Amino acid sequence: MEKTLSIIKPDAVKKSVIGKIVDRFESNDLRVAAMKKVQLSEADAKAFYAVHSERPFFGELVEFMISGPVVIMVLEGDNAVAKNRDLMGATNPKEAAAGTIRADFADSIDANAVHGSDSHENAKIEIDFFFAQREIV
Ligand code: IDP
Ligand code: MG
Repeated sequence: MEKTLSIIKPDAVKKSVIGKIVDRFESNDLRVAAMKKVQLSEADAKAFYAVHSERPFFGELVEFMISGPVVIMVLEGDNAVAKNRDLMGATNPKEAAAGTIRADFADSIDANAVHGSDSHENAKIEIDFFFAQREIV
């Protein structure tokens, strides 16, 4: 079974929609294989988003990701990476298709409710960044 990493970002945690977002995954055959609520440090956020370090919004992205707790999950299922991206919707909620998580719960391109791995290879790297093997069950 394919695995992917999902993060419910600080904006969605503050809105108390953790359960509603998890329901989107469970209702679409993505099983929660690991889950924890974490306050990321600046170093955590910088390391996790290192691929974006040259982008103009990197500083704002890091500040946003440490502005409150996040919920980090490993999701498992057929085509988990692509399925999660479909459920999330476009990065900019204004462009996200109706019924997607970002269309329903995100406010802006930076406060956009969820993160999801963009490839099988990155999913493995991101899962290893946050979880020990014994936490994935
Ligand atoms: P993704 O989350 O849909 O994969 P990426 O391009 O990987 O989108 O960007 C990572 C995150 O950086 C986005 O989810 C969003 O929070 C933030 N971001 C992306 N583009 C912008 C922008 O133009 N301005 C501010 N934040 C952005
Ligand atoms: Mg991305």
